[in-house]
Amino acid sequence: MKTAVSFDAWLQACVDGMEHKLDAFMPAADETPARLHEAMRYAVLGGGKRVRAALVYAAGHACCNAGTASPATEAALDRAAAAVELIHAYSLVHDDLPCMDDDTLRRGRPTLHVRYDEATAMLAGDALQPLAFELLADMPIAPALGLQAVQVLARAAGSAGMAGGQAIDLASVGRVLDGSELQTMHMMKTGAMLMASVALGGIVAGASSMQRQALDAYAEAVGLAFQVVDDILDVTADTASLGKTAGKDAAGNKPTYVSALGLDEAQALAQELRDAAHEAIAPLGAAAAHLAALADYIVLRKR
Ligand code: GRG
Repeated sequence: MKTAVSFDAWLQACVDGMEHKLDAFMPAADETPARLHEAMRYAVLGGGKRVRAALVYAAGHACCNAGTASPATEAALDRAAAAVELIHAYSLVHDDLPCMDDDTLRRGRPTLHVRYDEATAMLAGDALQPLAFELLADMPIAPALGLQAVQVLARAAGSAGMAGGQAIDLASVGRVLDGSELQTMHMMKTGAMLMASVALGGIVAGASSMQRQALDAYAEAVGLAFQVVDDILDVTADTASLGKTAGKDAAGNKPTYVSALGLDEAQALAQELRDAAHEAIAPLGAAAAHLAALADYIVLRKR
């Protein structure tokens, strides 16, 4: 019989398990070209909350019979979770480059281009992307579902998703965006990858259309909530707790939920989105308990 595990213990097991899987899925540091492989490992291992990986697992388990995945589904979830973490890590490396956000601190350590050099940081990001798709291609699931997974991740990372959102963000510095422009930018830049994480879990688990609908509505709410909270933390948390430079948005004159709505309204919006996430997964019942707890974690987090 399955025993109930507290959410904190489950999340920590996700973080530790993901670290171990990512370590195994990535080329060894001494494999040629060693400097590039070392840099890729520096970007991915030893940090990060692994929220996207946890969303993949929680969504997958929510759609499995009695919340229990077969060994093949579990192996596919490992690859899907690692794939989203690789794309996420690449995006952080490129975002930190001098031509973009020009940051020197990430996950409490020097950014990749500072620790290595800019060309290596570009290449490490470039190499992490195809590795993510290689992992998806290697999932032990029906080929049609594997193709859907590739399409979902490609769209989320591309110009209709994260890369497009980043382009809008770069073009918006110093401009006042209205509420809907701000939402579009953030749903593309940040929300798309979080939504893809939830969708991938459902695809891997062979979710029904009712389950997929519930997951999509949940993902939209947590995708936006994540960014609203990120904007709040930028003004309320310090650099040491964040592991990245606090106050960057205001210093860079970036449009954020706090600058658009004020701190109190931004906090109220985060709570509303948390409620919406809970409501969306009600049809999934008890199997969605970790998804519900992840919505709370995303809204209540301090880093
Ligand atoms: C370069 C194509 C390209 C895209 C960059 C992700 C991104 C787009 C920029 C990162 C800048 C940023 C701070 C965005 C806000 C939300 C966000 C993605 C925060 C970082 O994610 P966390 O908090 O990071 O999950 P960890 O380190 O915990 O994995």
